[in-house]
Amino acid sequence: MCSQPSRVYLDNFALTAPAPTPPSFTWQTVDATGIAEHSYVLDRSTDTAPDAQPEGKEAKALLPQPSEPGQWFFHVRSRDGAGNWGRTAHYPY
Ligand SMILES: [Ca+2]
Repeated sequence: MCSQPSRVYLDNFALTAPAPTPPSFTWQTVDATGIAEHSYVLDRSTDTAPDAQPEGKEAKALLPQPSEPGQWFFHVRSRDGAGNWGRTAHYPY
């Protein structure tokens, strides 16, 4: 009796790399008047100042994956309880 080798036919499949982790940032700020909110942006420039439109009160950002690979920079600044915007911090990503 002759045994037949096993055969498997595959169609419509792809090998892919693991999905990259979306950029996630956390930071800490302190001020005697408290911290009211934060503004941030991720871009290609080294020295962008985020606009005066706050993204929220939480000191964290979970952003979509950048559209292109390479060097990006996260920029963040915070507004204190008296309404003053602080200096911008820049982080390479
Ligand atoms: Ca903003």
